[in-house]
Amino acid sequence: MVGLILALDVMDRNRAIWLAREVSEYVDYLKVNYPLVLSAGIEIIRELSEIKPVIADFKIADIPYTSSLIARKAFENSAFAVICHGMAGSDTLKAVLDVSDEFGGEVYVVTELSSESEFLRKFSDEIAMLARDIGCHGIIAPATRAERVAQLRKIVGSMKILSPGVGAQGGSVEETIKAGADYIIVGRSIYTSDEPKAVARDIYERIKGLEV
Ligand code: 3DU
Repeated sequence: MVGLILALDVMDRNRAIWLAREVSEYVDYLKVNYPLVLSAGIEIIRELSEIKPVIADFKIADIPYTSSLIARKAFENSAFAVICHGMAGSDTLKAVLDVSDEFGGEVYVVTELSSESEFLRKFSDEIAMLARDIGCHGIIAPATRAERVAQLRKIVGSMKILSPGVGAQGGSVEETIKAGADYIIVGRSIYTSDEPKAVARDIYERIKGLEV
């Protein structure tokens, strides 16, 4: 299964809802991040969940207790999954996993960012091993470095790989899927377009054309 995730980093509730509806037939999940939640309130997760399952990209990276509170807020508001920073360590990831289990939700772990990420890159293989060994559901791997997606795929086996960095950040849909990503995360290329639906359809068809 390969698919598309819309990163909804717009700052306006109505625009977010409109975009989500507009592209819903081509996306598997909606991803919200701080720009939208800080603008529209956490209730936006619940509203968007009525359109598609929502991944709360809060990049949780705090001590276990605080991290579990953040995860709980996301799941209480109908998030399907949360994203954590693996750099926070095993106790934080386990605390977030415990909360996700209560809600039947999923936890995805940032290995290294698609940007320079010069510090995380030194540890991203180990972060992926940790995510795998403690039972997280997936990792976030950089579409800007397809060779890293391929390497991380070897480590995580059948876990989900979600890859941001396609389009605006320069990554390629085709190279990222061929390297082993399950889902491509796309934001600006879709939501800044005059025709978001057409762009989403094009990416969706390219992804599906590569499905093995
Ligand atoms: O560059 P785009 O506009 O397609 O958006 C990418 C989204 O994915 C955005 O929400 C960003 O915060 C998130 N993300 C990365 O871009 C790179 C990462 O390593 C992790 C998350």
